[in-house]
Amino acid sequence: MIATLGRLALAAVALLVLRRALRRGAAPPRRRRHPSPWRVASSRVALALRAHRRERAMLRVLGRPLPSLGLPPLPPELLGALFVGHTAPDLDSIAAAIGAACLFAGTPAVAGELNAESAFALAHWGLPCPAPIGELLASDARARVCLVDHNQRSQLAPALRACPDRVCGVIDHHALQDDAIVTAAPIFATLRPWGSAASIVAHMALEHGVRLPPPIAGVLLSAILSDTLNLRSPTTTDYDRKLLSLLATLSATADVERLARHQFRAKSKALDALSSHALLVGDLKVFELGGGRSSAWAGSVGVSVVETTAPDGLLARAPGLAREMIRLKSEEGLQLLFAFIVDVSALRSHLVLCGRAEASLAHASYGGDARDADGRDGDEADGHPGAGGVAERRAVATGGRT
Ligand SMILES: [Mn+2]
Repeated sequence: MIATLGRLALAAVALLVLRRALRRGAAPPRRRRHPSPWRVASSRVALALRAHRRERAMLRVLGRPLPSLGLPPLPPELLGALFVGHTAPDLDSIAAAIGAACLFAGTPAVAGELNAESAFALAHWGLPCPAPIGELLASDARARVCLVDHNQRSQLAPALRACPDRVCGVIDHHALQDDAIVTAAPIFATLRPWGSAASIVAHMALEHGVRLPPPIAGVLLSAILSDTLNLRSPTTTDYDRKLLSLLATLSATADVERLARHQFRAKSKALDALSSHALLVGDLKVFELGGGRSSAWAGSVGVSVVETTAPDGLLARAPGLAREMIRLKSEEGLQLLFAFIVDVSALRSHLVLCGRAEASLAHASYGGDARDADGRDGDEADGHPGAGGVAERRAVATGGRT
């Protein structure tokens, strides 16, 4: 009964529609064979609009702060820690410690005397020199330490070598080699193959939405300039370039080139007054190489780097430097010791050699123009320069991180 009534109602509606259509004389709509240009254009607009709406929806999702999941916004391991760079600290070690301490509400520390470039940068940005790590460790028995700009035990501050269990984190841009820090428990570690540790700290601030105060942004900017030789070293990455421009904005630095020039000049000027020993240990890193089952050779290799805009004065001191290197080698128990004099303006490195083993290795690795310190060509003497020899090569081959 209900089905019959339904069918009747449908038929009545169909009749009504047909009558109205006939009364209006409306023809049934015909399909266009070719869509009008307007229709094509409008469909493209519709597609673009639809894509735009999709992107906007995606952006709304991505732009939203990530759900916290009830987790703290910053790694709790690093909150309130001491932050320290390597011994014989360079500007990157100092600045990364200051920047990370600002980000994680901790305390920056130093593992040695400031060099002239670091002193210039701290004065330029109006920042105080961080306290020595030994003092801070002695005054707080529970202090935890995050290493910045190094991960090798040979570069640990002496005060920290006695208590490596205090290490709670590593923020670094160096390779993990044989002598990397060993910890009993898992620690927070971030290692990125970028040009400076300061770039990593600046990026972490970005990741956590922390706006760095102008002097902190400024000292990080100075450190990127220093470690990447004003973005010209082969270790420079796009991260360093972009973060440098961001830090320049945050620190209101209009002329970055000028800042780099002043920094490098401050560093070069101070070098002439230093003794051979001070020059060599100023940026001396010791690497323990080999020792594994597959390695045929094992030993300690010292690499000293002196960066300058005026290398001639230092090159004239090569014989004295080489004599001091021989002394330093036996004092530190090193098998090999190299000293690089890097001309940061011309992007050339001069390698000061203090023995036949170093000379032979340098010649095999780099070739280059080797000569004795008294000016004779190395090949004239014995195929390689002996003590006091100087080899020269393009700095782009250095590839080293500082
Ligand atoms: Mn560095």
